[in-house]
Amino acid sequence: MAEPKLIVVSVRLPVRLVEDGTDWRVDASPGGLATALRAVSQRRSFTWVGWPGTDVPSQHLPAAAAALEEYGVPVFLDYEVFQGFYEQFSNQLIWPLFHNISGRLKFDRTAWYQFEAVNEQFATAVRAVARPGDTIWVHDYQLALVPRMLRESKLECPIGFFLHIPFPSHETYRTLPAREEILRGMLGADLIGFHTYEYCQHFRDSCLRVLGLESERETIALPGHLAHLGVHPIGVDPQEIGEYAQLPEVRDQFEGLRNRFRTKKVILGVDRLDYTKGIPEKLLAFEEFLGRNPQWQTGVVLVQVASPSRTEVREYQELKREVDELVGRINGRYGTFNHTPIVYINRMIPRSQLSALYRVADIAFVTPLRDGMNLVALEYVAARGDQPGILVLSEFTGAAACLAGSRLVNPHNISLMADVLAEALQDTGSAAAEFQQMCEFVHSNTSGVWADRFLEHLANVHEVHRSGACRLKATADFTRHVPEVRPLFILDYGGTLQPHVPEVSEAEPDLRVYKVLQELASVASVYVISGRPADVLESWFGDLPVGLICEDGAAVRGPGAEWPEVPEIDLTVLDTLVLPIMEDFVRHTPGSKLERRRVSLVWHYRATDPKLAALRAKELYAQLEGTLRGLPFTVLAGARAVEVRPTDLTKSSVAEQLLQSHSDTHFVFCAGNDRVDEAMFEVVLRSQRDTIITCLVGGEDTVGQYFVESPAELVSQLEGLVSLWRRSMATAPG
Ligand code: GDG
Repeated sequence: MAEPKLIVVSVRLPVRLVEDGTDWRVDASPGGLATALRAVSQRRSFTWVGWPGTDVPSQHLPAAAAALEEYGVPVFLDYEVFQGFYEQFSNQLIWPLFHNISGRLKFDRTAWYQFEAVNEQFATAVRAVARPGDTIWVHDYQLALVPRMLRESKLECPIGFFLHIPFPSHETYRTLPAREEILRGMLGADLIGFHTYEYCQHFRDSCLRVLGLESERETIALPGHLAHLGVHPIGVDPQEIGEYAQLPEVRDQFEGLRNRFRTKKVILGVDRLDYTKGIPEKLLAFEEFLGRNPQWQTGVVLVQVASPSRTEVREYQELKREVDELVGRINGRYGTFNHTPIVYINRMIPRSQLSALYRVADIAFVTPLRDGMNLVALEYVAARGDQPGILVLSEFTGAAACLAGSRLVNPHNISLMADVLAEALQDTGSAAAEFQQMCEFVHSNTSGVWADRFLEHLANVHEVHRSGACRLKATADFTRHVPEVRPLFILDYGGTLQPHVPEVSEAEPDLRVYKVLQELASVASVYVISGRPADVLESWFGDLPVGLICEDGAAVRGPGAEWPEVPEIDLTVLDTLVLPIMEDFVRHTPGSKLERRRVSLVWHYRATDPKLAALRAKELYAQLEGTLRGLPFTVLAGARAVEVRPTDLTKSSVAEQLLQSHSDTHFVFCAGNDRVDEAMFEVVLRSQRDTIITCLVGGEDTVGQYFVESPAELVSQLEGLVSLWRRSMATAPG
């Protein structure tokens, strides 16, 4: 069998296809990601899936694919579809929005369809090469839908997703058209990685507020799947960068630059010409600095490399114009016959020149308005070897969260940036300690370490899944014969057999549920548990030979039996202790409400702001638990509700009773959909029967052994089991 491989999926392959007369050749242009994955790719079997960077006419596809064979799996994109997917939806909507620049949003429905279509094309390319046991690692916002598409194909491969750009605050995120689809797409991954805790926190907030999904610190539970979150800041390869800087070619260029700027201090900016990078702000700060510090006017030079980017897009053309004008103005105002304050390079420079510039610069000036990480900041530190340098860094970069020792600035505060520049220029000879601090991060969190940590985390979370609950396949997993003693089925109703509906009065069972209960009752003892009162349950199920449990455990009636008299229970604790606390929570939690049931009090928070609700529910739970300690009452955290009821009248105590009254049964099946049902599973699991099936509906994070994704899936499993048993009864001898 082939060795399991790592499949890396990114918009671009690490090479570019170039038309060469009638043939195609491949231009190796490894970007940051290829460099980061170099070490991993040397250690394990590796496949790259991506776009080869060029529009290829259909008649040339076979030749182009052949040329790319050794580099990866190409995804060829139609030019027009690419425009919508990449230029429009990815770069004119997600890119500005995720960088908090919402004035520039452009939404076009066709572009969204093209975004979906291209994501599907990538998913299809992955499906064609993925084998069970391979690891799939999808990169960045352009492919945010791919993880979910792959999950739905049930490939039996761990799926990782890494977001290279920031994740915005919920307030910004929720303005995104297709906001639900993008979140759900990312949540298809087993592990979603971010550069910083802040982005991870923003993502969790959006899942809660946009999708109503509550999260634990490191996980978000979805129907049938648990998505893990991880903070894994990317790094660079300092050893390779250091060695490269020592090449003769680079040293020559360095000497040339040092000579040229012999009498001056050098400040360096290296950015793609992108509006997120804060280039105008940087130039304005430099201008103000020169204006306020005449002694520096001929003693300092700002070298600004601005490599062209997205040049077809109007915003980028406007930015270029703005930057050109600013550079012209500042050089006009402060330039002299033999001094130009800003050396402006508006093209992609060779790596050797960039490396020499990093070495010659006394200060790196990195001022994005927002940036996922910013590799330039890390490269500057790595390239200097043992020559300390000062990094003036925008606090709105991911790097700011990692590089202790950098001098943080708010790029919107031009005057403050000018002050910081002045201080930094004074300190250029005495910054060794802060430089050392930055080196510590850059040398310990290398790109190789980043990739290894992410992949290890992914492997670990996938293992956890595999050792946890399995998907229920009742007909395959269990006995083909009806157990000798009638089996016991304890089935929750709302959210388990029948989907939840907003209006409880419309929660009536549909015909399919009714029928499966009827058939099941012909071979098993069946009990249905619901929060609804006895009369409602009678109207729904009164004709069926099933047992009923009303109000989540308040009373039980056996199949065909009468409801028992409700025992006299002292509920004064509810009024004296629980009511005042819950009323207080209602007062301070807008949108929440209190419900008085026959034997319980419930605080509902379905209509409350989800973030506030999640916090308040935890507080209330803790407060009630403390108050009721030692009393015969139980606090239950249910679906968007906290309930207090007598300990004897809970679902768990009913399950206990049923297990006792069916002590000769060897086969017990219990299904539910929330945390209260999970407590019932624990009771059932302790009961030591030959066959126990506890099945959670709508999530695989369960103490039970099995899960299904939906009530419909549970019903179909039950149908399968019943028909199997019936067939085996029909063919049984005698
Ligand atoms: C995304 C996120 C995150 C730039 N000009 C030249 C040149 N460069 C190289 C730099 C650096 C890279 O391009 C730029 O990297 P950044 O990190 O600054 O930004 P993005 O390309 O926007 O990358 C970013 C990154 O993903 C990784 O997760 O840090 O936040 O936006 O390597 O050196 N290289 C050469 N000539 C140039 O003129 N040779």
